[in-house]
Amino acid sequence: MLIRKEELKQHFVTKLQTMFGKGIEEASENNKYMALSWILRDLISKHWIDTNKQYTQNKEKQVYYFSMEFLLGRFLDMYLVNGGLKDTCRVALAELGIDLDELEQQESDPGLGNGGLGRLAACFMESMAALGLPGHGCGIRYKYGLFEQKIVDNYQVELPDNWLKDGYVWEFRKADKAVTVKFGGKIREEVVEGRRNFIHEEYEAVLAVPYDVPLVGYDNNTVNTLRLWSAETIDDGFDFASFNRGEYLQAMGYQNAVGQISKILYPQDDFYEGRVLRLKQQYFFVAAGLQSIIRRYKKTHSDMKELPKNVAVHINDTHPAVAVPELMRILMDDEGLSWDDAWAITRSTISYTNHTIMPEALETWTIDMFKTLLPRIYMITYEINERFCRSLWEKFPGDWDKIKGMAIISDDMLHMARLAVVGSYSVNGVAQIHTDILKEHIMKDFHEFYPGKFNNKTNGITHRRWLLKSNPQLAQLITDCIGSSWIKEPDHLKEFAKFATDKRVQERLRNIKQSNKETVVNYIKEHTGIAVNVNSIFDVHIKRFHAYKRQMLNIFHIMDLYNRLRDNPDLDITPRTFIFAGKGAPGYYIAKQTIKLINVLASLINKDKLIKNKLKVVFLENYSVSLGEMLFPAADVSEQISTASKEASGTGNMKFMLNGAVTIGTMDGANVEIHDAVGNDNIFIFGLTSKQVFDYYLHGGYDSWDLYNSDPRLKTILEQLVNGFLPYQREEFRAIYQSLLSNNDEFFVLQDFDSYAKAHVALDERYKDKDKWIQMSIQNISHAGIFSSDRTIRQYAEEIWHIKPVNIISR
Ligand code: NBG
Repeated sequence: MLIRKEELKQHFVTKLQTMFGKGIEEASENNKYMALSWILRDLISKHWIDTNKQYTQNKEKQVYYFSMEFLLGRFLDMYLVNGGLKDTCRVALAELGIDLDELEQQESDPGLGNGGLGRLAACFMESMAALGLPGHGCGIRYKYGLFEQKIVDNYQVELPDNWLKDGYVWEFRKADKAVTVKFGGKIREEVVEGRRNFIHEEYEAVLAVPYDVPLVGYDNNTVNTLRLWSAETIDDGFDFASFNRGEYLQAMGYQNAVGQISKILYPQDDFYEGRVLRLKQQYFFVAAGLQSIIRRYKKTHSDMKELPKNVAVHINDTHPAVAVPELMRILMDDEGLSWDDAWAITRSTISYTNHTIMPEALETWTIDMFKTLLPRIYMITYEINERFCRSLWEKFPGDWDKIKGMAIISDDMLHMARLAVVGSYSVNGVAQIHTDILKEHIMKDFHEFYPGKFNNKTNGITHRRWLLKSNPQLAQLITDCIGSSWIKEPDHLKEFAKFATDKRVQERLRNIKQSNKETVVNYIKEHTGIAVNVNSIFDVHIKRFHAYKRQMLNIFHIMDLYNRLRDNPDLDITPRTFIFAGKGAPGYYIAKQTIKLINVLASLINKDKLIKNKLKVVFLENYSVSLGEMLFPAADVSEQISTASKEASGTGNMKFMLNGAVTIGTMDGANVEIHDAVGNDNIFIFGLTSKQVFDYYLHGGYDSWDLYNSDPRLKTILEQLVNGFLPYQREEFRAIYQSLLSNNDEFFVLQDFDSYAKAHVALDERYKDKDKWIQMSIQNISHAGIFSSDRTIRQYAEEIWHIKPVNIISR
């Protein structure tokens, strides 16, 4: 994007005047942020129009990524970086006496996602645009994003995240592109000239209004679209018929019910609850998204059978799986195609990614609920299931158990993962080990039935946000060493390994880490009052709270370290700062107790003079993309310690590595591939393997009481949870104690404790060798290129979607 410095300054002053009637001196930080953003909006829209025009004129195949979550993060800085305007802008504003960094803080951080799944979708959007691929997002414009977390009396409290309260500059409301979505009602069958028609009556109609957010590519003129749907009432919210009958409350009720649909993001991660509103949300955005895709398609094409050649629809986990029957409905009921034709088209258009093997996250709906809310969609799903079961019967005659285990509808439930597998042409896992587990365990029967359908696409992260934008000093160091080609070709980061032993580079890297750590030291001081030693090891554990992610294991290690330090305050360890951040689902008791335990421990440990400041524990509230952008660059150690087999991939692990932190982790998810990439010497691996975990689950043989009795460290720690050692009510942490002992420690915290503690000792030893450590850090950075989402997206584009980059020419 092009704008000269003087021009920018002039525009800025004019915008402040026209938008706020203010001069620079009078304008608030937010006024200035808005003025700058509107200039950028104007610039972006030109390229946006050009991009769309070219896609349409050349009839390029388009891919649509359907996701219930997009955890976007702030955009201003990202747009400036990708648009090549950052330097011009910084200087222009500085000349006006304005600090760009401060303006950036004005932007709200839209939390339209829970964690990894939503953030992955956002990284994918950025990479698609950067690679010049015609790819767009489709999701929900939640009025309230993921709750804001506050720690009150050590405990997590949830507050609404009203991210839209001051408006959101990056969205473009497209009221003229609104569509209707129908819920409930009845289906009437009618035969006209030998053809059965299905007429939907007495339904509730909801207006879906799109808000488009531009996705700006890096240095390539491409601007793709993230379309987020908002639910509104038809006729401005008033059911006039009821109103005229004097049924005021009913008329208002309609408005409330409609407003609910896009009101709030469900705060569960890896956990699903069969609430009707959730199903409503799913169908709402899927139906709206598909309608708008088909409408666009019909502008340039007349033959529906050509759809798969021109359009790919990707479903991010099973949340949008109703896309399968909905596309069937559109093709048959609206477009008049036969079942067979519609099925062939659907099955060649939709592809699906699975993101978890956790049984509690696999979505199922009761037939009753599904049928009442989506009567026609139910009929179609029923028929898909009938036909699928018939084909199973042909292959496995008499094998009822197998058929029942694969049927889309069984035990009065609809199994969405099964629907997604049957209705798509590609199913992928998100890391090699995860895909293997899908093929060999969770979806074994499906893999055998559909050979070739399952494939792996290891996750990635956009290195432009997670390095170029968030760690500009490191980005500059890399560019000084190897040139800037890594920004477009992250694989080139490998070249940086040549500098692993270069003293000057080592020194600069050390200084950069130090300065990033200082930023965090100040932030911690300001937000928690805790004074942290910048020369301590920053050991960082940031992600959602979940038992399988094992924040408990980290806590156990901290408690053990604390116990050892109290026994011997002269213990020879490098001072450590353990930093945690992350949210727990509001109804997830153990997760919230774990957060509480960390805070209680922190208050005990941080003020203990005996241990000579060798140990600090910090919990930073309200983890978000922006907080992550500050913490990843400052970390020395990355905690990736899930129970093997449980973390499908993980993506935080990649962000740490890219910023030079060293991983301590289990052989789980993408850790396995990180280990392959950096080699055994540059990572600390410990714990049970996924095979061992499966063996325990299948054959038993694990008894956590044995460990309690045989390892005195564990016994002490476990008792400390309930014997009044912690400065809190004695019984407070009984549930954690019980989950580990009476409930036999489902996630093998006690089992992995010893090897984890040993890995930490090895890590501490290694850290003492400053030279070795910085070399490890460089090796991690250099081998992070394969974990760029550019690599991931290229694979999706070539192997699943069959789309190619488009060179956008801009005026
Ligand atoms: C999460 C997994 C992570 C993975 C992300 C992105 C869900 C359902 N799954 O391991 O737990 O990195 O998806 O693929 O949120």
